[in-house]
Parts: sequence; C-alpha cells; structure tokens
Amino acid sequence: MDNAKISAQITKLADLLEFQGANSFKIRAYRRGARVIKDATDSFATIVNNDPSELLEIEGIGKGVAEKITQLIQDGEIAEINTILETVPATVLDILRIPGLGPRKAALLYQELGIQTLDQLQAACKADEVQKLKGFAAKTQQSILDGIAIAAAANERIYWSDADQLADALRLHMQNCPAIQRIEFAGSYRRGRETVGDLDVLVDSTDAESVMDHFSEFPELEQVIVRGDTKMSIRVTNSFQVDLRVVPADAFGAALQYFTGSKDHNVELRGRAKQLGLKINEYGVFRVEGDDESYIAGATEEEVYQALDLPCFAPEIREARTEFHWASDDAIPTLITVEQIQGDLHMHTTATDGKASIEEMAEAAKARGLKYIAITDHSQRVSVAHGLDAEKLLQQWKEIDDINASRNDDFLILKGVECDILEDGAMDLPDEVLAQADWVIASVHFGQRQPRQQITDRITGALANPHIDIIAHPTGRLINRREAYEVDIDAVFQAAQENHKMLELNANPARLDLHDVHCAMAREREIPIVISSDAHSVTGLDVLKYGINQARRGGLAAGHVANTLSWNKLQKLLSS
Ligand code: DGT
Ligand code: CA
Ligand code: CA
Ligand code: ZN
Repeated sequence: MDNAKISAQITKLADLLEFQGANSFKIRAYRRGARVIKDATDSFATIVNNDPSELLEIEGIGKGVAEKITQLIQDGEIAEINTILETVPATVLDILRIPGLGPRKAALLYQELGIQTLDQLQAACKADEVQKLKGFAAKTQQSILDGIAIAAAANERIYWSDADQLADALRLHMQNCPAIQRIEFAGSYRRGRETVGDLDVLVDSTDAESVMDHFSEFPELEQVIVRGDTKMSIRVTNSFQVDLRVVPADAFGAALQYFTGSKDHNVELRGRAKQLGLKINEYGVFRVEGDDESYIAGATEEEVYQALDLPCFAPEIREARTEFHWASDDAIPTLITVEQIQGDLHMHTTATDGKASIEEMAEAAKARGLKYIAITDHSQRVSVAHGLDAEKLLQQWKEIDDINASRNDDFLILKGVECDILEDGAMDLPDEVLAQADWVIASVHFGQRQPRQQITDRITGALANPHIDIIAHPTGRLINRREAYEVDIDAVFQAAQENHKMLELNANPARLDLHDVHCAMAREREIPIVISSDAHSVTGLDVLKYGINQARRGGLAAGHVANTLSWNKLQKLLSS
C-alpha cells in the first residue's frame, strides 16, 4: 500500500469522525498525520513491516495515528471506519467531496434535512431549503450546487496518474499468465486523458478461460461485475472498473483501434470506411460487395488505418478535433516526447514548502537527464509555505551563484521565484528584486474568487510587467476538486502574445493547467508553452510525463514547448 492510499484512509477516518462530532483534538491529530504521510518520501508500509514502533519517531505521527496506520498495513483496513459506517451512511463520503463543504456542515445537512446523497442535496439546494439552515447563506447554497457537479465527477473518474499505477500493477500481474500472447491498454487511458472513467484492457489469446481465471486473481480485485465468454468486468479498490476483452490475433489491431476510441473518432472512421466501400468494427476492416464481406485488415492498428488510407494517429489526438484535417493536409505534428525536455523551470526547496535542498533538486534533475533547472520558491505573501521576502530571496540567489560556481559540470541552476500576484494586482516583490532573477513566474494563489474582470486584469497586468516571464497554472483549476478561476483566457493569451511571454503547463496530475484545448489555442497563437513539474520534492520531478500527455493531446510538437530548448535559446526566444 502506498503512502497516498494510507493518507487517504486516515483522512477518511478524520472526515467520518468529524461528521460524528468527535473530539476535535483527535481529528486534528489524524489530519496532521495524513498530511505527513502524504508528503513523506519513505514508504510507511515498509516502516510498519520493519518495526511499527518506528512510526512514533516521525514528527507529526502520534500514538493514535500510528495505531491506525499499523492496523491498515497489517489487516488491510481500519476497523473504526467500518464501525462508523454502520451508523453513518456511506454516501455521506460523497457529500464530503464537495469543495468547501466540511464534515460539520455535512452533519448539519444530515441531521436537519436528512440529506445522505448528492441527489438529495441537489434537490434541497434547488428548493432553497439549504440556505434556511443556520450557518448556510444563499452564497453557500450556490457554491454547494456548483460543487455537486465536481463531486459527482470525482466519484466516477480517477486521475490519469492513478490509472497508470493500476495499469502497471495489472500488467505485472497478467505477465505471469502463459496463455497471453500480448496485452495492451486502450480507452481514455491510452489516449492520455487527464482523468479515466474505466480502464480497458485487451488481451491477445486463444484461451479466454485461462486469461479470465488469471484476471480473477488480481490482488486488487474487489468484485466481479460480469464474466462472459471473452469479456469480463471487475471492480478494484475504490470501486474503479476494469474491462477485459480477449481477442484473437487477426482482430487484435482492430480491437485496439476500436476500444482506444474516442467514440467520436470512431464515428468519423466508420463514415470514411463507408465512402470507400468498406466496413470497420472491432473485428477488422471488411470489403463489402453486395451481401459479401471479406476481411482485409485487423491484425495491427497500422494496417487498419492503412486500409482506410489514413495514418496511424497517435492515440492522444484521436478526439475528432483536428486530426482528420491534419491528415488531409499532410500536416500531422510530430508530438513532443518527455525525452525532449531539457530543463524544468518550476520547483520548490526547503527554503519554502519543498522537501529537498537546492543541491538535491539539481542532482535529481541531472540524474533524470535535464540540463538546467530554475529554483522558484514562493514569495512572502504565501506565508503558510514560508514564502521568501526580498532579503531571503537575494540570499538564496547568492547561494545559487555559489553552487553554480562550485559545480564542475555544465548543469545550470537558475535563480528564479514564483512571485504572487497580490489581490490588488501588485506583485509581491519589488521590481528591482525581480530584475535580478533569471526567471520569474507569476502566480495567483489568493483572491481566486474575485470577479472575472478583476482576476483577468491581475494576470494580464503581470504579463505586462517586463520582469515577469511566465504565468504558472494560468486557470487555477484542480481536477475533481476545484473549478478554474473566472478568468478570461482569451485576454490572457492576447497579453502573453503582445508581451512575448510564455504560459505554463503545470504537470502536476491534479492541475494539468493549461489543459489540452488551451494548449492547442496557445499553439495557434504561437505562444510558447513551458511544461513544468512544480516539484516540492525530488520525486515530484517525475510528474513531467503527465504534462507531456496533456501537451500531446493539444497537438504540441517540441517546437511549441520552450523548455525543449537550451537555456540560451529559451532566453533568446523571450527577448525576441
Ligand atoms: P472513459 O472510460 O469514460 O474514460 O472513456 P473511454 O474513451 O475509455 O470510453 P469507454 O471505456 O466507454 O470505451 C472505450 C472505447 O471503446 C471508446 O473510447 C470508444 C469505444 N466505444 C465504446 N462504446 C462505443 C460505442 O458505442 N460506439 C463507438 N463508436 N465506440 C465505442
Ligand atoms: Ca475506458
Ligand atoms: Ca470501458
Ligand atoms: Zn509552485
């Protein structure tokens, strides 16, 4: 069990306890513990397996939390959660997923209005019953309504990064099944969508029974939904669904194409096939002559597309947006790959809320094949993250100069900062300080609920500041958790274009901000995108690949992404 899952279980326990109105010290201790676990770089499962008493030596882990962690690792569950769920409806957990609606308010809704499900809550909001409760204003009722949509979606779709972990585990498990010739993952996961609704697995085999027997033994399996002759669906941890299909070799490419989708892409393909006197489905491509159908392709995806006189599109662009136009213009972009990234221009260190030092981040980035990084700690306004004031920042930059001078390689550490755009639009650090940086990121962290014009003006104002190079996570959305700010993205693009600035694609799997369609818009306007990790630890550097997925979905080639350039060339691009 990984730290993220342990942390989620402890948070769930805290949520349920708070819903019940339990002792607030206890709840706070669990929440603190959950945060420590989530941020830790050592595996808590390993610690427990070695010696559970070592947990107590970790700062932020008290006796109560340590007991729960130990129980979770040893028994696979926390008994208290099940006990609470005997008296509290499990659907309450869905309600708790609504952004801004804490356990206390959820408890009130349950006690006063008997609300247990998202549907009931939505109905009560629409009937204006919620705003009549003590502590609920009309505004709260509206934000609950907005949040219900997010919570409902969060219930069904998981982050691509989580689907990726599941896919890895499943691939590993299925490898031991001798009846399998080949296994591929299809669907939205293969297309690199930011969230995945269910995982689609295709297996090439002539022995479906053995394959499905083996699938039944997947350790994360919770429930078999259905088992047929060649198709089987299961639920794994957190009720997530996995669909398995067993297909023969001569249909494998056709099935892979069909189940990769997207649905809209497939609809377009079928139309084209028809025009050519062909038929396409998950079994192959067939020539239709009167009542006769003869198989002409299906073993590989390449031959399927070739039969339709089309190139084998990268899965990420199979959305029926522009790929067919690109194909007819012979203008399909060579999509960016993670190996092409040369530098990472957004990361934090122990100077603020990061977990590693400047040197550690540099070494880790170098080990990952990068040529340069920018250290971009928070500015003073972000006090919860110990943001730096001018003096501390200048000190850090001096330190970076020294480190660069003492290194005997050509790896480059840039002096940067993630400077807050304050609520009134001013920058959080004086211009004369920003002027001394190599790289300045501007971000909105406060006043995210401001009206559209105000928040847009803040961002476009920052883009007009000559010391600012880029806007980080330009829309502020958190997938499944928080909507984007009310920002006029067109105005942001325009300001970036006019001022020759760049925009970030933040690769954190919960952000992926800008998203794919915005990336495509930036591409059309020739605004350079920078894909950044926003790492707060050494392993945080590994998220770049999620940003690459999103960039590919937006049709970006290396030429559209500025940090595929050397630092020298990137600088020239900025000043052009
Ligand atoms: P998801 O699971 O919601 O994240 O999205 P997908 O794209 O993985 O959708 P899913 O799992 O329902 O189906 C996988 C692929 O199978 C889908 O992308 C296209 C294909 N497919 C499924 N049902 C249909 C259908 O009714 N018509 C067509 N043309 N294709 C379908
Ligand atoms: Ca799917
Ligand atoms: Ca599916
Ligand atoms: Zn950051």
